[in-house]
Amino acid sequence: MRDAGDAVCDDAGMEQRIGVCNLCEAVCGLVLTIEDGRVTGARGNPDDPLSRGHICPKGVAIGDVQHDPDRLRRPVRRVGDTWEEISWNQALDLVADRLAATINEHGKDALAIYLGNPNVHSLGAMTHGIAMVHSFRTRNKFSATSVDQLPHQVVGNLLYGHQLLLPVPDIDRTSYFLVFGANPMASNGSLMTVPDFPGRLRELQARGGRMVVFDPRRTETAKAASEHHFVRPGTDAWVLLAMLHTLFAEGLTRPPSYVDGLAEVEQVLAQFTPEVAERASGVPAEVVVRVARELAAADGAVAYGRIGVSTQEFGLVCQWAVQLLNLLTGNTDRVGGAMLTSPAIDAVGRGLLGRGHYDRFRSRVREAPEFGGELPVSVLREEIETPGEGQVRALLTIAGNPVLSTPDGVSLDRAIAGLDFYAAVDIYINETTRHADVILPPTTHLERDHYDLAFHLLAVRDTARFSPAVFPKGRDQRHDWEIFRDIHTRVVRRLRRKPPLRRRVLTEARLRLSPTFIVGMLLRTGRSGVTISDLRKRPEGVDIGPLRAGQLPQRLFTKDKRIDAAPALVMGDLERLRGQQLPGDDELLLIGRRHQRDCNSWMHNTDRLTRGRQRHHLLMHPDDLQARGLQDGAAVTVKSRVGSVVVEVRATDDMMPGVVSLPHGYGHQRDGVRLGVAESVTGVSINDLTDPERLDVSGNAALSGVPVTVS
Ligand SMILES: Nc1nc2c(c(=O)[nH]1)N[C@H]1C(S)=C(S)[C@@H](COP(=O)(O)OP(=O)(O)OC[C@H]3O[C@@H](n4cnc5c(=O)[nH]c(N)nc54)[C@H](O)[C@@H]3O)O[C@H]1N2
Ligand SMILES: Nc1nc2c(c(=O)[nH]1)N[C@H]1C(S)=C(S)[C@@H](COP(=O)(O)OP(=O)(O)OC[C@H]3O[C@@H](n4cnc5c(=O)[nH]c(N)nc54)[C@H](O)[C@@H]3O)O[C@H]1N2
Ligand code: SF4
Ligand SMILES: [Mo]
Repeated sequence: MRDAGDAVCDDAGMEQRIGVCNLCEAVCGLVLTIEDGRVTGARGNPDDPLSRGHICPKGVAIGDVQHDPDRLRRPVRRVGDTWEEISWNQALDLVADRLAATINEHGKDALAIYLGNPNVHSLGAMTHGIAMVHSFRTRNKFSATSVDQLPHQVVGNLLYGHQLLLPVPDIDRTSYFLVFGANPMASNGSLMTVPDFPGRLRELQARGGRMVVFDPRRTETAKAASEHHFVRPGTDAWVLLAMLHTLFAEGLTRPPSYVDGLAEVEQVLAQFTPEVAERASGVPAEVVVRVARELAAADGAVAYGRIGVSTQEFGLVCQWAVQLLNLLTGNTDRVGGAMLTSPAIDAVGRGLLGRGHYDRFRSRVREAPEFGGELPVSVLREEIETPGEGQVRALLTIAGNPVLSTPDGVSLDRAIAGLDFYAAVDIYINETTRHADVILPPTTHLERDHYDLAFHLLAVRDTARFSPAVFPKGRDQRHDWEIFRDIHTRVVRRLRRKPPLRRRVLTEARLRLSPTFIVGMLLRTGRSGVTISDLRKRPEGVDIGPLRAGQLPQRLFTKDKRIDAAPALVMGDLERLRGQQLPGDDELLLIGRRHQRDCNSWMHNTDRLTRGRQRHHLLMHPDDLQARGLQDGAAVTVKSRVGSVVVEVRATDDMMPGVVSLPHGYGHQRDGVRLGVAESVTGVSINDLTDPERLDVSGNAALSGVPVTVS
């Protein structure tokens, strides 16, 4: 045991430091070798009770971000096509002047804010960013949530009373793992913090357990599974509902006593038979029935659905059905099933994160409902370009790249370029931030203290870990929380209509506390008994133990501590599902994919992650190529309602016939400008094809199953 601050020096100039990787939800513990102030090695920390020594190629590359000459370290201002460095004071004043002027002249909704994925991986963004954003009170608040996990959050709110009270697969003890639309072998898990998924899967299989995967592509996960079935993109709802139907029809339901509304559910499911599901999805009826029976019979089983079944037209129905499969088979809150975590800082239980609410207001142009105070990012473009009262005129993005990561990137790119003012808090000039008037770059992963407020909530084992910064902040650098604090103070000072004094004083006082201080306070006032000094002595992390069963119904946030299995929003959407247009036989449907060495739209400039075989190709079944007279390797045109791209095609029978796949996060060449990415990285953006009009009822973009032609 040693203090994290104390490095272990092997010899002069070389030391080992314990750190953490925050590039994905697995949050692996690292041991870093530092020589002369540079990271020269990174390996998984075998003493970490959660990640157990796991590391992936991205974690190995974390030092590349730290030492990247492309990374911004000082604020820059755009002057025509070039950038000039300016002081923090100048930059913060400029941002505050323009944001306040926008609000003063056009009202608070004229400022739009977009929060990207890395926010949830930064302690300062969690403790300070959310508070700053909230204080601006704009309705035009957007985030990567609505191109990702929004259906999960809406279902959490509807069933359990809180958007983030989400049961997690008890992967270490389950005997049956049913997976829809996730590829944890490449993604390392999502809404399931599961470092070393491959190792945990091997253990599952060694104890006689099974993993069954439904995916339109035979993915790395599908290949490692006991069984894989192709499913036509966007039709999973039919399959999941037919599994629920089977449970009712065969008397296999064992719901806990605190669940209501099951008679209604049973009744609406009557029409969703396995035969109907087969016609819609291509999954044989007997497979649907058998898997439902196996799920019900297994001793500790769990259904899990991720991106593939969230980012589709019936994402909410899918995620509701996944929760119901676990509830109805008695697997929720049970060892080996879908379990609740008990983190040392219970951000859900202590009310630090809101419970969520739906449709309190709607977007101005399309009248899309909000969730939890956010609007679907698919409406951002029209809110910028449609004139009228409440039109968006200024934008603040924080750690995001919506031009590549949200639907119809080409149009959004144009809209953002036309804004009155745009400020970004980001460490790179990317396809979106290139339009910014000012970029404020915070410190990054290895330069800031970290305690994970988000992913301990979703981890497959309860642990706690505090990771002090590995490198000190440079003299001319700012932490993100300091940037948020300073933007807030300076904007408020300039507002004509200031927030009520009490609120202002409270927010300012709160923003002055450092994130680390807040973590210490939350630990001290929590019930775990773990303190920050315990964690400082054990930088590898403290094990709290396996997930605990028997926490329901006490932990529900519903008023009556009961679960309504038939929420009106879902029941209503089943009507819409009945009318779903199924794809024609000669139609191709586009889906996305992730690769182990990609990190959403960034890190494409590190040689370590980009050398070797290119991976941006359109994947297509050989029969589909042949039917169109196309050759493997040819450059093809892919067209959707929204746009078209030209990309090389690769033939593979890993694709379901009738389905094509492009990775997301590519397409760095825009308007002839190629931003700092490695020589070998080419490819196009899948989101130049995805359609902002395709939305799930939750507001999530239906990125999956986009009808396309290939020629
Ligand atoms: N078609 C399709 N589209 C998708 C998806 C898909 O599967 N298919 N996936 C969706 C999903 S799940 C997500 S989460 C989104 C991601 O969408 P975004 O969050 O919009 O995009 P990222 O590529 O994660 O970009 C994050 C940016 O943050 C910056 N950054 C990195 N670290 C830090 C930091 O510590 N601080 C700050 N301030 N900035 C930092 C980097 O410059 C990077 O450009 O994409 C979504 N888009
Ligand atoms: N290496 C790497 N890891 C990452 C990321 C990354 O960019 N790279 N991003 C991180 C982020 S932000 C997230 S949210 C997570 C996501 O984590 P995952 O959800 O595990 O991510 P994907 O690999 O996109 O897996 C989605 C799967 O859904 C399938 N699919 C697509 N459409 C459908 C459909 O209609 N039905 C079904 N059943 N399946 C479908 C796809 O073929 C794909 O295999 O990954 C995280 N981890
Ligand atoms: S799986 Fe890889 S990217 Fe994710 S936290 Fe671990 S090392 Fe980092
Ligand atoms: Mo994500």
